Amino acid sequence: MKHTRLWTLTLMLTAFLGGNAFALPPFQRLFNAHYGFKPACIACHDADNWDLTGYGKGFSKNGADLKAFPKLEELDLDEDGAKTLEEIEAKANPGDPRSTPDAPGPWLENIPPAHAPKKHLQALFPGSDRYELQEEKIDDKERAKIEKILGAPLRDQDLYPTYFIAYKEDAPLGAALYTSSAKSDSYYLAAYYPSAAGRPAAEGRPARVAGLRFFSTHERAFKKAAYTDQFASKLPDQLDGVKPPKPGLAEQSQEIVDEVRRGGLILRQFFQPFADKKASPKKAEEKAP
Ligand SMILES: [Ca+2]
Repeated sequence: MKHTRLWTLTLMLTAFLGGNAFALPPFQRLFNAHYGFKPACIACHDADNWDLTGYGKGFSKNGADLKAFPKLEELDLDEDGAKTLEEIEAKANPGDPRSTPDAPGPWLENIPPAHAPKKHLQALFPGSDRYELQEEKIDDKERAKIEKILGAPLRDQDLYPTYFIAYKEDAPLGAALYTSSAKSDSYYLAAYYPSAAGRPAAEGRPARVAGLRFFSTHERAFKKAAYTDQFASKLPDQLDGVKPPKPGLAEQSQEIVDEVRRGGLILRQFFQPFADKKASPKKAEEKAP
């Protein structure tokens, strides 16, 4: 009975939060890369209040990367008497004491596929009418290229980008990338145009930032247009002038700037097809508005 109520609540919350419930697919995909199946969000998040579970906290504290998983395997972070690895091997939830290797429960059933957060994407790409979800893996060659420009290593979560291509009447407008920060518990969607003013991006030119939408962050000040508008229409290397929304938030702001810059470089790997498409348009006859 209790369980049924929990799962119902989980589904309701999932429906309510919409894109929010899947705002961390990079971590879900990291887990998948390590263990071979995608966990439901409630491994790391409490279904009631979306706080981190013991497992979510452990993952976060240990760096939120691929190396974090083995460090948690011998621990019993949800205190249900089973070690994390035993739980995962039995496809039980290592973040919920009500799910154990003997009785995993239905926590993995009905995980809806990650979907496009339409409202956010429409705001970021005005006039867009269709979105395509892409899950990519950055290979070693691409990784080396990005890291050289970035001057810093990519994180494991960056290697499994989940992004959306926004279309208007079948012409790609740009792409948006889910990004997240374990440190400040903020996660958001950063969107990029493949080119400036609709022209194909010149080789080697980073994507321009179209905008930023936060799903969650401890600081509301970051969600305000006064802050996010500073990113609009900037190339990733022009973001150093972004001012924190309040004194005392400089460090978090810098982290966001770094992530948006990294996102632009990551997405650029996938922009060339757009530029090619735009470079050879099917000479669309002017459509009356
Ligand atoms: Ca458990």
